[in-house]
Amino acid sequence: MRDQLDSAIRTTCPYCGVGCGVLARPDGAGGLTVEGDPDHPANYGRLCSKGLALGETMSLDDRLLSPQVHGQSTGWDQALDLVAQKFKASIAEHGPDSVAFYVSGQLLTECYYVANKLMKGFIGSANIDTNSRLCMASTVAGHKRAFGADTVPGTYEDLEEADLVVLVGSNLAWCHPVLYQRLAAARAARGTKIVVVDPRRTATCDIADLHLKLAPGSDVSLFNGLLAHLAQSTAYDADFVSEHTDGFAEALSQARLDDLKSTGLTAEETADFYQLFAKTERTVTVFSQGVNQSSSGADKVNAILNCHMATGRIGKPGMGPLSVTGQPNAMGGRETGGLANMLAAHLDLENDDHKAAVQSFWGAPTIAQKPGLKAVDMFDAVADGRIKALWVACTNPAVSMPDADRVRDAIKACDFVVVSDLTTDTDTARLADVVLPAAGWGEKDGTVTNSDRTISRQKATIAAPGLAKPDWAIFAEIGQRMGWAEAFDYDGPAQVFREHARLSALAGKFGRDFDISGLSTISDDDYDSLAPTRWPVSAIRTGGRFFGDGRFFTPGGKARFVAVTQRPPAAVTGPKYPFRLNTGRVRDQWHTMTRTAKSPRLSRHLAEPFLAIHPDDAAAIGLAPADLALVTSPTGRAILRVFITEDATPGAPFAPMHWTGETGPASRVNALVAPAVDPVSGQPESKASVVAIAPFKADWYGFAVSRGKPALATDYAATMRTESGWRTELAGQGQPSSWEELAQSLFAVSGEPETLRSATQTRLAFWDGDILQAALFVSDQPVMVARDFVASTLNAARPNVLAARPSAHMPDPGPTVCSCMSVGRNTILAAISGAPSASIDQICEATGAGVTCGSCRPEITELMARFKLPVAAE
Ligand SMILES: Nc1nc2c(c(=O)[nH]1)N[C@H]1C(S)=C(S)[C@@H](COP(=O)(O)OP(=O)(O)OC[C@H]3O[C@@H](n4cnc5c(=O)[nH]c(N)nc54)[C@H](O)[C@@H]3O)O[C@H]1N2
Ligand SMILES: Nc1nc2c(c(=O)[nH]1)N[C@H]1C(S)=C(S)[C@@H](COP(=O)(O)OP(=O)(O)OC[C@H]3O[C@@H](n4cnc5c(=O)[nH]c(N)nc54)[C@H](O)[C@@H]3O)O[C@H]1N2
Ligand code: SF4
Ligand SMILES: [Mo]
Repeated sequence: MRDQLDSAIRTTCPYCGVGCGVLARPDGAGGLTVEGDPDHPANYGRLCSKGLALGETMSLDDRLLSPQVHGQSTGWDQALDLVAQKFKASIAEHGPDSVAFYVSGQLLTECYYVANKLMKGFIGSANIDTNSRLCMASTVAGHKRAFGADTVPGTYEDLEEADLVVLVGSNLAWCHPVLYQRLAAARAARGTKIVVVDPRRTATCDIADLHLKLAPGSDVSLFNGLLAHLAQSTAYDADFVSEHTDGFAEALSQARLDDLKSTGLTAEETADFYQLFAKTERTVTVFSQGVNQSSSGADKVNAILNCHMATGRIGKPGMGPLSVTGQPNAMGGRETGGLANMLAAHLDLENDDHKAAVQSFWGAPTIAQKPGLKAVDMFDAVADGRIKALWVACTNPAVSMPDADRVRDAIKACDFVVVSDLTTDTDTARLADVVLPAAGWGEKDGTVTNSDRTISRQKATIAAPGLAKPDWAIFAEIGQRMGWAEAFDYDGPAQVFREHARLSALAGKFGRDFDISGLSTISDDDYDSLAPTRWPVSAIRTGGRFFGDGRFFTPGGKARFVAVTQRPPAAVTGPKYPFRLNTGRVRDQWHTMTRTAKSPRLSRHLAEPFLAIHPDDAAAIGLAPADLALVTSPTGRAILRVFITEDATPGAPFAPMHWTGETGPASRVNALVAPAVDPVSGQPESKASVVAIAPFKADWYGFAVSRGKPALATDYAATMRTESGWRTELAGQGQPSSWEELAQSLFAVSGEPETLRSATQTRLAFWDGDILQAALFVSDQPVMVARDFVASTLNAARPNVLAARPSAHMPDPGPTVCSCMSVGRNTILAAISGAPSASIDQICEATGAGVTCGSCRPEITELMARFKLPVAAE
């Protein structure tokens, strides 16, 4: 085993903020295989379904291999000269604020550092913002208000040492699966109590002792009520409050004014929660996008922090607030100052001493004097022409920003747009004047910081394809070409990292939290083999928790209670838009799917954009299972497959954010999301836009499989990759003149199809000899075929595809539940009904599901609960 470990490269998963260690082994054919790193403190060998499928996402089929200028391949010199010249010209003519960078929490720290240095120190504007604005900005603001710095107090171990874990607006089971598994294991071992606070039922609720289905956006009320309850209870820590905090009385009196009615919870539910919280000293409150992505996001964060401060439960083993970060380097971005209102090393743009010290450290000609434009304002400025040159790196705002159709149009109309990405096949890259080929995960070196402040290495395991380069090198080359040759002359990421660590000594000097100066002389070799390291790393302290000693980063050293009041979401429902749209993620896809959708296994779990809607709402609208819904809002529209489920919140259906112009052009969910933002953090309210819902009256519905990528040219079309091609859902209004011609144009096939027709259905298969090229099934109703079977016929020799279901001796496994082992729902249900008294472990053992990464175990538990036949009495 050890031999094998030694030959593997230790790196870090590029997806969520858990930051799991990965052992990657090149397979010699340009790809690699992965397994969990048993020694990494985030995951101790575990990986979730997405991490385990990394090897399947390394294909080069859609990779950009050379820079493109106006759609033409060029060399680097030509592309970089053009970018530098356009940025310089705009700055010369219209000033530094006429240019902007929009970057990403998926950039490595080194890349973030160089981009931020270029914009804030050399261009002299703070117009660099990041998709973290859509993700972590409310937490940053809440931390700074309470603690005086953006400090995450606790660690992952706290989840295992707690007696109560409260998950607020977090679907940990799907979004931070390895932390969820650590929590589930702790619960099994020591009976940790778990409370989930979420308006809808999620897979995470499978381990919840209490699920508070609060009304959307009412978290401030809930936690204000808790603060009022705690103040009366023995949990209130009068010594801690008086010695180490300010503002308790104001926060409490404000909290008492709030009315718990807005939560929609019963008095018993809130009482149960409050008592549990009050009596459990070791309590951790985990929070995520149900908190941050709100027009009162910062207040929600402070309402939570207030409760931990009132009880002195912060920075001690098993207790404290824990913001789980979304992206792999959301934290590194904050550390390097990647947000428009931050400087670097957690220093403040508003502080003249900080600014002067950073400017002198950089030897910079200038330094941004005021905060730059936050994401939503930045794209407004792109739309109205104030920003004339925009560089987007490692993010896909034409999909992920609120009011996405408007953002897409603004990018399209901007004078000069540069996009650095792995591919040109994104909704954003398609609009760019210049697309620069970035080296992706597994091809570049650097560091990332996970949710508990642990810095880990991401390592190059295979060579970057074509001319692709790491993002830090691209930013540095532009810095050099804009005239700052020396400041951007780096020989590699280790040199950038050392500079970043040296700069952080300033933070130490100013008494701030982010000080990793202990790493500022790290050698290239030590950097290469850097073991996961929790910051700070300085002469005075290393790793550990913050605030256990009651010392905070405010001027007086005390934490600040923030008096907050419940505010409803910004958009108001009414007769025109009676529903609130909740949005988020599914288990096996990552954001705009440019990487996860390359894995056929991951793509089978939930293969179509959907609207999870409560049965009462569906009945009122007249929606039946598998219908299509037309969802409209003041900003746009989307067509989504209806998924009727008791898990949905009445009045507030849920839709995943993942589908794009590339995978579902009629289903871009952010077209519906209003650009309302939190006034403190500038974070958009991605979870509470108002919408109307009606049946989408299609005249025909279709399902197709094809060897080549289909054209998504019908009124509704959503496609996903399969092992040997694509599976596509279709629907349209009006009848095409001929199904054959439609199929020929969508799938680029020719010849006479094999045909099967009935009164309501047409089935066509196009062959090239014995090899199936494409098959289309159309009906005047949603098409009922065994989809996984039909998709699998692309790999079979002369399959009977038009039968559209497996033959009797080959049962249909059903939709995939376990993506690691490709185990379908029908297989699991058969095992459950065959052994009604079996435990989850036995069902997993029998079917092979849930034994690898375990991400699907919540779904298996649910199938067991729902479909278990009663055991006959003896
Ligand atoms: N599979 C997968 N995992 C991911 C990602 C991914 O794309 N796919 N992305 C990563 C990123 S960048 C992020 S930021 C994280 C996000 O991780 P999470 O925040 O856990 O995920 P979301 O699905 O965005 O939203 C969480 C929950 O907030 C709930 N919610 C909505 N409104 C409210 C409210 O008013 N109050 C409360 N209490 N809850 C509410 C939603 O119902 C939802 O279940 O996931 C990370 N992990
Ligand atoms: N409605 C709604 N909208 C949301 C959210 C929500 O919950 N609901 N969540 C928000 C949140 S929390 C987030 S974090 C955002 C995420 O939204 P985005 O950041 O827009 O989504 P990604 O698909 O992760 O985009 C990453 C892009 O970078 C490219 N890429 C990958 N690796 C590299 C690399 O190494 N270098 C470069 N240069 N490019 C690379 C990928 O191909 C892809 O195009 O979405 C936000 N939008
Ligand atoms: S939990 Fe999954 S997606 Fe997140 S870092 Fe670990 S393996 Fe990657
Ligand atoms: Mo995120």
